[in-house]
Amino acid sequence: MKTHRIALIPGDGIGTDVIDAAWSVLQRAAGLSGFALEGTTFPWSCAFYKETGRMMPADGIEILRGFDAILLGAVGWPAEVPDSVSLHGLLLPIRKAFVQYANIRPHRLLPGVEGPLKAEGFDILCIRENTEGEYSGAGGRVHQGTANEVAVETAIFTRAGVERILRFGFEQARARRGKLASVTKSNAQKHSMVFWDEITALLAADYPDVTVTSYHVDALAARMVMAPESLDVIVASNLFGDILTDLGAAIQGGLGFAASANINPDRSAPSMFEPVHGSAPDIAGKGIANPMATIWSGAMMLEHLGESQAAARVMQALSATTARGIGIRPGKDSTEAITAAILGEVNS
Ligand code: GGG
Repeated sequence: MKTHRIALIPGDGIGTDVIDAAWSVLQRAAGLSGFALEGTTFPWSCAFYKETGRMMPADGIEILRGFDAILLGAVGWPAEVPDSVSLHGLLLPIRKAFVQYANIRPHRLLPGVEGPLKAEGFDILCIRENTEGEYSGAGGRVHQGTANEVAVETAIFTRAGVERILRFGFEQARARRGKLASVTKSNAQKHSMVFWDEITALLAADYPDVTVTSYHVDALAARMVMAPESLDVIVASNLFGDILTDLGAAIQGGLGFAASANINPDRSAPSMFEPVHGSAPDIAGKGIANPMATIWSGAMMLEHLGESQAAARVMQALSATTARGIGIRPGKDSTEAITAAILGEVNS
């Protein structure tokens, strides 16, 4: 039987709950579609950091390289470890080391889910640059703790990095409704963002079938609220994409529904799948985390692994569950009840 080897990193807080839930649904879908998922769990997290001084072992990246994909829950426990340490110790190094330069985040309403907007018929695919830009980690601090303290954080945009994410965006738009929104703030940031706009204009010549519009990030944020149905594919830098996709999560009913895929498009290393949400310390341990974002991310993983039938089965089960009113209001249904309902739909 065909077997896909998956590295499971539950991480912190609600990460364990949502990974357990997603794994049971994915296993069931795999069994019904005639292939196997073999999971290996890694305890890399803030608790691991407290024990070892590292978010993952020194050879963590080499360990993960041997897997077909990675399914990650949530990272961060700010009461114990600063978020900047946990993020730069686990999530960001994996994205960079495995050249997962395209972070894909779909925003649409599942049946029965009521978002905060009047508009219901939107279907947005946000593509966030995932390996450089504002999250490059370049910078430093001097004169710490004095009145003369200076902190510098340099955003790094390379021609290769900007070109490949924009090309990825154009390709996605071509395969969907043919509209690409390229996002910058080039009126205020006159080097990197003008560079991004120039590369967008250059590439547009290769995609005459795609209508590309350059937006400033503030205007695009307003458009996502006022006219989300007018948008198809959005491509944005690491920081802007991070912010816009939390807005995307809000308009699709909340972070409980927001899925994401960190894709290495040339498949030279594993891709990683994770919900957009974090570890949610406020609800951790209460058994009320919505596992749908992780299950949706798992469906994206199956699609990436070439298991389209199983991916469709999972998405159908998710939609049938929300259509029955289960899991659509934060905190109302337990993680266990939502998972049981989805498992029932996978079987049907
Ligand atoms: N689901 C992964 C997670 O815990 N994300 C929290 C977070 O802060 N992520 C920042 C990022 O996606 O760059």
